[in-house]
Amino acid sequence: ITAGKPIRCRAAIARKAGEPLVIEEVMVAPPETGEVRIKIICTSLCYSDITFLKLKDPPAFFPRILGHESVGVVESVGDGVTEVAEGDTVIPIFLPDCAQCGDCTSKKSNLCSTFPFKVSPWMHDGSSRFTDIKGETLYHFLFVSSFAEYTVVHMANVTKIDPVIPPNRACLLSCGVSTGVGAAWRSANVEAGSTVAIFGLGSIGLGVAEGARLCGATKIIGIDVNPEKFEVGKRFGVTDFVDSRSCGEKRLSEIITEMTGGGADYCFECVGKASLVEEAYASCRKGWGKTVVLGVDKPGAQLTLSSFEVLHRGKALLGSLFGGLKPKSDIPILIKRYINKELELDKFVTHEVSFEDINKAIDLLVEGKSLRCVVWM
Ligand code: CXF
Ligand code: ZN
Repeated sequence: ITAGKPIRCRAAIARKAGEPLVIEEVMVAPPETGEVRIKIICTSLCYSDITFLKLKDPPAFFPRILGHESVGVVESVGDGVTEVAEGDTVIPIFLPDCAQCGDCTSKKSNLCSTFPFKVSPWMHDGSSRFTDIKGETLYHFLFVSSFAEYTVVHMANVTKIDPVIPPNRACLLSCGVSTGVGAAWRSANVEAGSTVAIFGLGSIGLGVAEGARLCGATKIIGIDVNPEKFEVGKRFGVTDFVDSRSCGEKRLSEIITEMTGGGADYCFECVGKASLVEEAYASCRKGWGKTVVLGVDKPGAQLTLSSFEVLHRGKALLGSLFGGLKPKSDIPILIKRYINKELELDKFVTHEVSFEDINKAIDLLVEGKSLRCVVWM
């Protein structure tokens, strides 16, 4: 019986910016009111883990337990938790969903007001549940910190799932792939017969392609600096490709506008570069074109859009956290679509490693060799 007591287990700790993670023993406190302690089964890597591992400028928080794409089993619950019980399979998700506030009950938003999303180094109450063996406090990451055998997560960040989905597929749904699929499905609401342009064919962009394919888009243009991405993209529904390094004299948006006879119905920026958002916006169809911003740029990055263009072209620009998905209601739908063999998650998993090799998973993603690498705890 471990409930109510601290658990000693292994975690991969980010001690210094840009350095490999170090597997150490840590102490994981019991869950407080409204929280659960979860035994992590699988975690996968998302580029945001690496972005925050590399972050040198203050405020960079070290030592820290990173990781935010995972699935696990509830080990124990804190006071007031009724939604899940010990033994339930759950997915921790960085985007809170209290299911009760005006935003969570509205179909129009996925941004909870009770527990606002922020890139915080703490639990929602401003404290940590982790210490190292010397008693030093360890920082959390995105309310999840899944690079540990056990973690504590607030119920606003927990979605209970049907365990029929294998863990090495379920973990993908906690961030990147869901964000891409959701952006096409929920944020843009792509209709059958649409034309779509996707800037950046990493897991997010390929998730958008997968979502656009499921929505019945007929032309799905992939844009990437790496020409080999066309072959990869084809497996996810990409029908056309632009190598952004060989546009010659032309602007990327001119090429997309020509390919689509006036602009794509939907454009998705999946890289995280402000200049590419401008290019995506310029590539969408006047009158009804919609550009969805998914990429994570540096804090403080600014967009430059001509006000004439915005007024005269009547296009929409939309930011999309977690693809506009509402974790507690939409993730179970994606799981059903996976079980029905509509949503193809298998093709995103290019590598699987054991926890001891978590730094290999980081290298594979940094080197662009993997889409998703699953880490088994
Ligand atoms: C991102 C979302 C935007 C802020 C940084 C983290 N989430 C997951 O990768
Ligand atoms: Zn992520």
